[in-house]
Amino acid sequence: MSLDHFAQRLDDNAQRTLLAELRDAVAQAPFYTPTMPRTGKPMSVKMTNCGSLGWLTDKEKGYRYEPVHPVTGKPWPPIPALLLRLWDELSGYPAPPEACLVNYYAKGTKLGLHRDEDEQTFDAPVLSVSLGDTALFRIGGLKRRDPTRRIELKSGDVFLMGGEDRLTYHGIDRIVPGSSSLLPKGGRINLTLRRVTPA
Ligand code: MD6
Ligand code: FE
Repeated sequence: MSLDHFAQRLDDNAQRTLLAELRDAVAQAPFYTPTMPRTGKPMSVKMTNCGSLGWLTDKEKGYRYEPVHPVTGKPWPPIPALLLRLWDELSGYPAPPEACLVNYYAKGTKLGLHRDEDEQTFDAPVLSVSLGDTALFRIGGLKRRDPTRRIELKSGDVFLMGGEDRLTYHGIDRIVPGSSSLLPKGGRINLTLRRVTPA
């Protein structure tokens, strides 16, 4: 009941504004390739973050939040204003997000079924924004073996996962190449806004 798909919440103009804000952020905090806990296997998504805390993973220390970029050692850049506004409008949460994970999916990138469970609090929702090529998003239930369904996340779509559904299993089956002209080189950017600590 607390899964919401706001199709085309950002119009073309808003998507371009956000992309411009993101370019500044990525200039300060470049995309890098994260590695899986224990195995050190590289993930296929490229990642970076904005906000006071960023989500990361590596072989040695696994999944966690850190205040600095793992390659540059510098603090993450601020969360784009457009995203902070969107959080105010849609989250129903009385404090701003602390983390904005930025994922880049080139053609052929997938993301396995997972829950967002590395936060210290689950009382705030996770708000996700999609830019660029359409993603085939898979969403299940609160148990890994629950039945799943597919939702198409298109450029400008916003997805909100909160309340009793905050810990729903989800993943990305694949990206549909050539489905958007927003990103000059194609592919998809997904931004997820989160609260990490209790307000
Ligand atoms: C993606 N999204 O759309 C991956 N997580 O590329 C997520 O993993 C996600 O869309 C939590 C809440 C909403 C999401
Ligand atoms: Fe997720």
